[in-house]
Amino acid sequence: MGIFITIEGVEGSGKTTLAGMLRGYFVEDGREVVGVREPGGTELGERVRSILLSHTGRIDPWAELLLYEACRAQVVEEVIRPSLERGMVVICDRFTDSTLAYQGYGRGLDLEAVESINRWVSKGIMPDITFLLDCPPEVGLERALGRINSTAGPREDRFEREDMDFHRRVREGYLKIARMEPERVRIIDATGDVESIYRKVRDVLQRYLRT
Ligand code: T5A
Repeated sequence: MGIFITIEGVEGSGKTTLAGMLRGYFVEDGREVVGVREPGGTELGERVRSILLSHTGRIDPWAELLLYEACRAQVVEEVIRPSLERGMVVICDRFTDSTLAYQGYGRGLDLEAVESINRWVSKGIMPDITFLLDCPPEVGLERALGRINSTAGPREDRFEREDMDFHRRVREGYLKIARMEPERVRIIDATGDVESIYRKVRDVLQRYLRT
C-alpha cells in the first residue's frame, strides 16, 4: 500500500500551497504522487463542487453533508483506493476531518451521524498522517480575500461568506479532532510564512517516514 496524506485547516490556511510543495518533495524523492482535492478530484466531484461552492440559495445542512459525501465516495473509488493499491503517495487537500469540522462542529449536525457516514463513505480508508494547518480564521480569510482581490483570483465562495463564529467553531472542531487523534493529526502553526510552514511539515513527515 502507498501513503495517504491529508491536509486540513480553515479557509485560506495554506492547504493548497502546501499540497503543491509536498507533491514536489515526493517527486524529487522519486515517488509516484497523485494530488486530489475535496470536494472534487473526479469529473462528478468537480461538478458537485461548483454547486456546493457557488449555489446562492440556502442548502439544507443534511443535503450539504450528503453532497460532500457523494464527492468523497466517488474520489475514494476512482482515485484514492486504486492509487494507494499501486503503492503511490496520495496527497488529499481536505478529507473526512473537513466534514466533521464544517458540517459537524460548524453547522451543528449530530457528530456521531457525521462520523458514521464518513466511515461508510471512505470504506475503511483512513489517512496515514494528517497535517492540520492551524491559524485564526481571520488570518486565513484575509489571505483568501487577498487572492480574491487579485485580478486572476476567483470570487469568494459560500463558506467564505459565513460569519466569524462559524469559522471559529470549525477551527475549534479541528483542534478537538487533533486532540482525540494526536498520532494521526499533527497540528502545524500556520501563521508564519510559506517556507517556515513547509519546513515544519517536512520535518514531521521525515520523522514519520523513518518510523
Ligand atoms: N468543505 C469541504 C466542507 O464544508 N465539508 C467537507 O467535507 C469538505 C471536503 C472547499 C470548501 O468546502 C468546505 C470547506 C471549504 O469552505 P476549498 O476552496 O477547497 O473549498 O477550500 P478553502 O479552504 O476555501 O481553500 P483555499 O484555497 O481558500 O485555502 P487554502 O488551500 O487553505 O489556501 P491556499 O494555499 O490556496 O492559500 C490562500 C492564499 O494565501 C496565500 C496563497 O498564496 C493564496 O493566495 N498563502 C499565504 N500567504 C501568507 N502566508 C502563508 N503562509 C500563506 N500560505 C498561503
